[in-house]
Amino acid sequence: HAERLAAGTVLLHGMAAPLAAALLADIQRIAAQAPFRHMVTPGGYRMGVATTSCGTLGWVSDHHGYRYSRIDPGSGQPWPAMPDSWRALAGDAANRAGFAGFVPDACLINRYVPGCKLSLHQDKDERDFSAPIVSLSLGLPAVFELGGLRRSARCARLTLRHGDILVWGGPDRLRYHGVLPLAGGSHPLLGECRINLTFRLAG
Ligand code: MD5
Ligand code: FE
Repeated sequence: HAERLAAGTVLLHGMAAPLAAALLADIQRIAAQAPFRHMVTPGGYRMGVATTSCGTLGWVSDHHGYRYSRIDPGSGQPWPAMPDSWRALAGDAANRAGFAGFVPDACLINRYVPGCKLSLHQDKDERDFSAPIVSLSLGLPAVFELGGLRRSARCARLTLRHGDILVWGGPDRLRYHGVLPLAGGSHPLLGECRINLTFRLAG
């Protein structure tokens, strides 16, 4: 079912669960071409979360800053194509949340192992904030922190489970958010890990 959490935020419980095995096979194929790596932040920290991307644009970070790039700096080649089925699924989820016509050009793939976290941040490297972001969770559950438009705002916590799709847009697009350290455990399909796909219109 669809749960509206805020004016522009909708949680589609378990929407991707029936597709998990196919998504995982796609992820493995993409990661064979563009391996998961630990980006370095502009401040010089190695991220605990391992990332890769598919689509026209991929998210990269180094000492110069955060940005989207057509080229994977690891290989010097374009990122793997975004599977048509992924683009359709993200568009379908956005549509159910009230954002018609969402066509992502980037999918950031984040991999968490127990202990990994994502500190509170805003997603503001994209060119057009009128498009929503669609986030799809697989594997171990994570506790997500949903903040406000200022870093100092109090955060609400919510658990993102295997197969959940969360859509953020409109007034919620620039909320601060983060992921608490992943608890240990093992998922029947993914093992000791959580993978999150975030679909964006970056360019
Ligand atoms: C994750 N990833 O679970 C999350 C899901 C990231 C990231 O935060 O930047 O890779 S996407 C969560 C998100 C995106 C855009 C807006 C908001 C949350 N929000 O307003 O809360 O790995
Ligand atoms: Fe984010």
